[in-house]
Amino acid sequence: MKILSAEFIKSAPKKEHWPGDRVPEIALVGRSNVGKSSLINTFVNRRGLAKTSSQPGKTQMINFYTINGEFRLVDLPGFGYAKVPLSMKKSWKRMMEEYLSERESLSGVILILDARRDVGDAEQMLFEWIEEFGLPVVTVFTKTDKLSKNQLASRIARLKRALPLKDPVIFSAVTGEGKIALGKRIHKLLAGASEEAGA
Ligand SMILES: Nc1nc2c(ncn2[C@@H]2O[C@H](COP(=O)(O)OP(=O)(O)O)[C@@H](O)[C@H]2O)c(=O)[nH]1
Ligand SMILES: [Mg+2]
Repeated sequence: MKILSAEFIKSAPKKEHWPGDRVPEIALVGRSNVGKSSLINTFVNRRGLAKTSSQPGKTQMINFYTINGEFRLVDLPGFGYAKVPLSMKKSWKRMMEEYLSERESLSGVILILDARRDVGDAEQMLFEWIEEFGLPVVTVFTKTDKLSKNQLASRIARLKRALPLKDPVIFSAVTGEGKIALGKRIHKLLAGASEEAGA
């Protein structure tokens, strides 16, 4: 997939702020700090389009980016910070469930996992939502530049035992590994959506 343009549209704290049109969307979900924003920047070759942070988990907003004027990447709020108050965990859960279950233009989900970390309760819950709402999913293992080939192979085997992951994309925002594979998978998610619309 050739990236011709990438544009930040808005940050939406509430449903009424979601864009009102029907541009197909691909949602990125994953733990805080897993590398969602970095993946967007690497994917579109634009350092700084999506803000990356070393102290995340503060703002719970849904960020919309339009790519090639054709589809959107949607950066959903991260989770998994033990220190955040319960009220914030609840509002995160409501926000995620609302977007994933109600967004009509949602074509698929990219579930991002840190290749070095085991999956936790929140990832399990996300996976259940994805199945429950019947959303096509692509899994991406990121930060793979931090592992040797052997380490990576054993981590992949372990993560596949924790979740039924099909054909995960091996990615690194640092080296750009996996960019082409990810583009193909996004293309497939979008093609699936247009088949459905035409059927
Ligand atoms: N080595 C390495 N670091 C990464 C990678 N992706 C993200 N990071 C770093 O991880 C931190 C969190 O990334 P960010 O994209 O803000 O995560 P987000 O909270 O999921 O959006 C930042 O310091 C990034 O530079 C990667 O593929 N490799
Ligand atoms: Mg981010």
